[in-house]
Amino acid sequence: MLRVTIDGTRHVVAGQPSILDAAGSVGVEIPTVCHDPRLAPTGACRVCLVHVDGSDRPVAACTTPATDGMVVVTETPELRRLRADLLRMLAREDAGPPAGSTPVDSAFDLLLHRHGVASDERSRHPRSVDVSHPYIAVDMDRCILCFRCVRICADVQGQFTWRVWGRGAATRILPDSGTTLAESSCVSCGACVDTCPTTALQDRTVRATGPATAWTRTVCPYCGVGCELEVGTRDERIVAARPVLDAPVNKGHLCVKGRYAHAFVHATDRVTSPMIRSRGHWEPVSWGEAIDHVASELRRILDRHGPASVGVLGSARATNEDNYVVQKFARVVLGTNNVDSCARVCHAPSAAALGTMLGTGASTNSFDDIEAARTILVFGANVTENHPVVGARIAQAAMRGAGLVVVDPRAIDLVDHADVYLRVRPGTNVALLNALAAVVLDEGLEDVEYLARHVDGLDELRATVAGSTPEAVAPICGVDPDDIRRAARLYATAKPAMSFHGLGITEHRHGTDMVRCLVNLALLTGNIGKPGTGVNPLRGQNNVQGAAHMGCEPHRLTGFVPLDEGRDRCERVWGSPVPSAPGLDAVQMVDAAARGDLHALWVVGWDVLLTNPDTNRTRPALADLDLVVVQDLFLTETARDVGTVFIPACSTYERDGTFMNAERRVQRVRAVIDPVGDSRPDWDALRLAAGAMGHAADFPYASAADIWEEIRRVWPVGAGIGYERLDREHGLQWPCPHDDHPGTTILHADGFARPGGRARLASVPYRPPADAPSEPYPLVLVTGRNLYAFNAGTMTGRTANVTLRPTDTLEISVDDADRLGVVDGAAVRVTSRSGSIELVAEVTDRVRPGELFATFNDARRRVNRVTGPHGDEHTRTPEYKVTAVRVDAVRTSPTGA
Ligand SMILES: Nc1nc2c(c(=O)[nH]1)N[C@H]1C(S)=C(S)[C@@H](COP(=O)(O)OP(=O)(O)OC[C@H]3O[C@@H](n4cnc5c(=O)[nH]c(N)nc54)[C@H](O)[C@@H]3O)O[C@H]1N2
Ligand SMILES: Nc1nc2c(c(=O)[nH]1)N[C@H]1C(S)=C(S)[C@@H](COP(=O)(O)OP(=O)(O)OC[C@H]3O[C@@H](n4cnc5c(=O)[nH]c(N)nc54)[C@H](O)[C@@H]3O)O[C@H]1N2
Ligand SMILES: [Mo]
Repeated sequence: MLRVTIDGTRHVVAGQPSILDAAGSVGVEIPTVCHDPRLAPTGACRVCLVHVDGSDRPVAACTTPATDGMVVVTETPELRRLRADLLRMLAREDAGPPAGSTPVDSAFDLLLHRHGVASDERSRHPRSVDVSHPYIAVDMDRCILCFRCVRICADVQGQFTWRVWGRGAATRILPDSGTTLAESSCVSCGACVDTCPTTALQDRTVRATGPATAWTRTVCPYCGVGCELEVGTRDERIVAARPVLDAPVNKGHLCVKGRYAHAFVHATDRVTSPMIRSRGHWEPVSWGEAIDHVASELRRILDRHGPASVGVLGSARATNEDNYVVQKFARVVLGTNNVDSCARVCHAPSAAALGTMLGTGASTNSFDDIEAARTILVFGANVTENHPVVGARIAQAAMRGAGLVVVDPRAIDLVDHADVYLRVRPGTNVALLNALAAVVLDEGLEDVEYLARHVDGLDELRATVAGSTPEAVAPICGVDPDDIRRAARLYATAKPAMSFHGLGITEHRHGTDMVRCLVNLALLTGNIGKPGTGVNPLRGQNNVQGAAHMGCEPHRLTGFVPLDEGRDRCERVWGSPVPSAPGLDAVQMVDAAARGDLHALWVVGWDVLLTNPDTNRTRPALADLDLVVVQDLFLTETARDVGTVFIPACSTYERDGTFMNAERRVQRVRAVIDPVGDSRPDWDALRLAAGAMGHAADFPYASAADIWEEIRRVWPVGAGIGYERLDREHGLQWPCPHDDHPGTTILHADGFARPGGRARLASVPYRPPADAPSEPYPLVLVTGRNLYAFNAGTMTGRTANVTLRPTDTLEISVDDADRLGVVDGAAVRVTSRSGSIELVAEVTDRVRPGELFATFNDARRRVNRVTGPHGDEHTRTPEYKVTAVRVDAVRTSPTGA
């Protein structure tokens, strides 16, 4: 604690702050131009000059540490004069708002005004105006060379797009392209706009609509990172978003989706009233009609075919409260355990592997462990594109010296920062991981004491991996044996070491086994239960962790507890029996539909038809159903092709509730605007349907908060997480069993929730993928993601993100392209055992010969026509990452038609 006197008042401040931060912490704002709390202070602009007793000259408050007993004066006539002079000099760089633009007072404009610097003291020499980027307007006439954009791009995003060009009076800031922002390496995160004090960099929406008049704190609707943002509105429309500075996960940073991709909310083709399909046409109907129709159809189907003939799919995009109601509806109203979420097609193998080996099927650690880790292993996850804020944190950690191992067949961006890059062949992860384990054991790098105290199964594992030397597995996984040794040594010795993994290790025939082998490595080296360690699945959507956790899983109830374990508690709270017949998961529901055993499917926020593998098999199965209720914001491909009733949901921005992110953190979602049109929160539609089916008393909710209070009663591990605490503490990580519990950032610190408190190693021999390449399908197609498009593309596809990434492409190596006579930008046909599609080729060295990569976001391309029917042996998660295909150049007619 330091005692400092600021402007005559005595204060006590914590830590070792600068004078600027000490003053800020007690509510005294010192003016500054070049400072941003996200950046190391430089003292460059000198506007934050203050007087300190005992110093004959003013000092820069941002770079001078506060000391005990210090006496600071922040405002004197002399300081004001000095600041005004400095501001006047800076203003000569800034040409002021362009004529005719909506006047927006920048932070810098306000400072000039406060210090009496007149507008005729501004520069008048234009330098460059760039409107090439769909979201960011660049008007360097207003640049005062504070370099905040250059620094935040490098120090927070790790991208180095903004550069200082020239020297002295000729100094200017331009993107690395030397030309426009659109042609640069910009990843559109908007951090530069956020920090710019003058509006030299500005959101184009703000230029078009004027600034927001109200801001609401909520959670991003896209990925499982769970960034908190403030959403700016004007006249009930969303016009801007900015990162929350004290958000626990993103700490003042966002990616292009959270920051800019919100226009879908007001899209003209958003469906905001219920509809029923009659004789092939969608007819808008009232809520009453839609609900009555669904209720009577469900009743008819239940009477005739029984509860096993209906299924419900929850939404990884909707709140915990919504998903809790979804599964309760399935169990209490329909009497079936046929309920699932798209965790099935995603990280179900992670939950299974972590659950059986460690006792809890979720991320062991937190994103804050990134900064504590000495080594980070990124396994099958394209983090900078798919979890960009975490990707930026990992890149920063690597630049600060943490060891980084990247395992991916494709040369993703993080490879540039990697100490070791293992370019594994798709589907051969078990072979590689067993070799890594073999090196650890051969070289005696295992944590003998940790293993003895906490872990079973060592002898068995030793025997299993004995033959998996790096030399033995190299021909299988295509990785240099020495690189395998280097990676194993780094992970086992530069501790603490943590791993992050993605779909590159789950969406396989042996996905669960692959994750088990990754957990082996952590246990062998004692990298678990401590800061900077653990096994951390990068969960996909904003609330996929929550959807499954709330009980949208056929064999699990709320809290992810097995049916038999949770039954008594749920029955007590619900006052209703939990069905005992085992339920079907999403993959089995499609199989049951194909057999004619399933008759109705209610799909909440999941475009199953577009995103399930093997469309040519999924489509006829779903088309045969009597009732397909699609509850979404848009007419998805599922709705268009096979839907019979449409229920309009409101988006994340239009309702209250909570999401659970990839690190088990529950955070508050807050309504930013009212529901658009006649749309309603998902839970409310299900509540109405329950009422129409005679179960009104079982769903007595008037708000999301009512539902949350019931969730706390059936989920003891989360009982300490209440809305008021979430408002105050900005998110809590379970376990958090009571109101005084601080939440849990690191699991397994005191052993494992398994028999004897011990974890168990898995002994798994390598087996090849199901759809291995062979003539006539000699190439391996990997499908996955891209920064700008999100999954089904329903949301990002209705934003200017499509300018940045117009459609799915096929990445193909130079060798394969030459051999097949394919040129960059040409159409190619991709054919597998399941189907055939056309894509535009992108010739690149990001993939290696024999391997291809395509995204699956564009409904016009339907990439899942080629992915096959195989799935993980334990969880049935589809083998999206390995499809044997053939590629043919498409011959266009000479007219180009
Ligand atoms: N921008 C954006 N962000 C997203 C999404 C999106 O669509 N767009 N979707 C969200 C969702 S639902 C999810 S689940 C996450 C997914 O995030 P990620 O897990 O990062 O997803 P993918 O890009 O599908 O696959 C990751 C990587 O696995 C690699 N890979 C393929 N096969 C193998 C293999 O056998 N071994 C190894 N080691 N690697 C392999 C691929 O080359 C790819 O780089 O992203 C979420 N975030
Ligand atoms: N080839 C291939 N296919 C894949 C994958 C792959 O790697 N390769 N990855 C798979 C994975 S990991 C996943 S998670 C799936 C994702 O597949 P989906 O779950 O279908 O994809 P999303 O785009 O996340 O969104 C689902 C739907 O939710 C809607 N939505 C958004 N917010 C809300 C809301 O609040 N309420 C309601 N009711 N609806 C809402 C959106 O409009 C969208 O239609 O795709 C899978 N498919
Ligand atoms: Mo996912």
